This record gives sequence, structure tokens and C-alpha cells, in this order.
Amino acid sequence: MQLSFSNLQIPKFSNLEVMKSIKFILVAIIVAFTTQLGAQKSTQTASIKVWGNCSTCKARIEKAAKSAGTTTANWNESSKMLKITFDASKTNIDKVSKALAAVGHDTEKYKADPKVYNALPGCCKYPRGK
Ligand SMILES: [Cu+2]
Repeated sequence: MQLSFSNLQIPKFSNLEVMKSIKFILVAIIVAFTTQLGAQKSTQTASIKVWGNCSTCKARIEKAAKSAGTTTANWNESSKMLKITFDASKTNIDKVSKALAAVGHDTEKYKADPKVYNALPGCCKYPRGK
């Protein structure tokens, strides 16, 4: 009796403790992993070519990029390059390019609708290939 008691009770008890510890460790790992994922903002940077002319274009381009979800947007009038930073879970180059075409600015991915382009102020009518 004494032998079976110690053989059965003590191992059972310690197994339970081991199980509890394993559960605790697993939960801790999951929590740590999830927290890390949440904290890791997948910030990306990109440069896209956007056709435009002047400082009015610059303002329009940067506003459109930000409205499409970029964190920062900086268009260079002479190089025609738009530098953006964005959270990849919120937006992407495709979305930004579409937003730019929607306000009249051609990108390599999307061209602006001729109606929208024609409605731009004269100073903003950047040269357009056919
Ligand atoms: Cu302009």
C-alpha cells in the first residue's frame, strides 16, 4: 500500500506540475510572440515615378499619397520621383499609384483618365506621351 501510494500519488502530482509549467511556458511564448508581431510595424519605403510639373503638382501628389495611407510622401519636381514610407499592412504601391492617377498624375502603373488630366490647371499639364 505504502509503495503503491508513493508510486501513484507523487508521480501524478509532479506530472500535473510539469503540465502546468509547460502550459505556462507555452502561453508566455505565445504572448511574447503576439506582442512582438504587434510591435513590429512593417514600415517600408519606396520610390515611384510620378509625372507632374510644379509645386501645385507636388502638393497634390503628396496629399494623394497620404490619403492613400502613406506615412510620409515627398515628391521631387526635377526627378519626378515620389519617396514614400508606409505601413505595408495599410497600403501598398498599387494603391498609392491608383490614388495618384485618380487626381490626374500618371505613374508607371496607372495612367490618369484624360478627363481628369484635362481638368488640371494649365501649369500642371505635364508633358504626356501618347
Ligand atoms: Cu502643377
